[in-house]
Amino acid sequence: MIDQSAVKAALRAQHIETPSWAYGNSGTRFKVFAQEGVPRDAYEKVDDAATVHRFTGVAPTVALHIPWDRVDDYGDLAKHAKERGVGLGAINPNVFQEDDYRLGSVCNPDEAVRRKALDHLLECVEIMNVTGSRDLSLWFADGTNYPGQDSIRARQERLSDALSTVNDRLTGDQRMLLEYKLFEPAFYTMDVPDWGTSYAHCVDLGERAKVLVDTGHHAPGTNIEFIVSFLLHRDKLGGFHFNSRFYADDDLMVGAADPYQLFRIMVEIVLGGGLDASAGVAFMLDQCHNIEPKIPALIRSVLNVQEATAKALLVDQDALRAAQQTGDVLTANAALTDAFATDVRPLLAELREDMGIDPDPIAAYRRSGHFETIRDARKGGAAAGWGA
Ligand code: PSV
Ligand code: MN
Ligand code: MN
Repeated sequence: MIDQSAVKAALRAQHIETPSWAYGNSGTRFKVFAQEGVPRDAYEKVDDAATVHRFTGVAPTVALHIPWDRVDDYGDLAKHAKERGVGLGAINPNVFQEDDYRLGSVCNPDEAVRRKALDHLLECVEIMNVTGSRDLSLWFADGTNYPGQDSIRARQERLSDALSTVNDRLTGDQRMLLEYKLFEPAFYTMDVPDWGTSYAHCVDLGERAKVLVDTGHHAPGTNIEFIVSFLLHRDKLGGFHFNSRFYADDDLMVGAADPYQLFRIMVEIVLGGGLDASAGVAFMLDQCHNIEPKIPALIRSVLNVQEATAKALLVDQDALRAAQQTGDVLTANAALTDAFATDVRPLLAELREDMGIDPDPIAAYRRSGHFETIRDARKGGAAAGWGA
């Protein structure tokens, strides 16, 4: 028998972090479609994140991307966040959008460029010291486009040097999460193309370094839940950048394309104890809402993660283990598919009522008139964020 109150307690404790860049205007290299009411600066992005938290109850932090969210006083931004009922989450350095980085950042053959990139990473650690953020989320666009362009091996050594310098600067509970990506913007080699490369660097670096799994960064058909299970077992799963994809790094709403995959990932999290605070798994979104309204899309995304988690918590683990032990393949598989087929919306509605929020966050947001308020208040504002 599944203990419903334990399921609810686990869902209440799960925090899903939204990314500041998802609130700003975004698009593709073909076109950025500007929307009304988008935030004009980091403060307004924090306001929008606070709105998502107010309606969902489980999104209490917002990740920052520096310099997209550069402000004069990060302490003041943290104070602003606190006043709005949220906190500042992971700090994401940006070492991919300047001309100097044409041949890479920390892996660049030019020592001066490497130094510049490293200085930015260290600056981000300083920002974490002010904001109280635990996680530095590292993603490197570094790589090569042509065979022979640079030494694959030398680039790995440069990467190790930079990571270890950053690692040495971390204090308290600070961690670095190393994200990987199969391809793009480099097409021949990426310097951190896969979880294995990230894992090897994290093992070298020690306990503060963990792997960040962005669900959009794999080849089609990759079994992401295997990666999740493996890393969690080795205490090297730092967290997620959730989104969903059809072809590449699409950054669409998590759970929109393949909710069953999201469920399978969450099953491995639940089975591996990854929902316990002590496991330190950060559930973060990394998305761009190019054609859909942003705040409702983020609410939807948070709910999608929550629904997948709820279903994973409903897996009858005793029945699963018994079937696995006796080699009863069909019953074992049914333990998962039965849980996935369960309609968890009534349970989640009940949970929200317990938490004092509306059982239907999207409908409540639409009714609230919040969009009309920001649309009118933010008229003429510059767009902020990815592709802006
Ligand atoms: C790169 O594709 C990435 O997933 C990294 O996490 C970046 O920080 C983020 O997207 C920017 O949107
Ligand atoms: Mn990402
Ligand atoms: Mn990405």
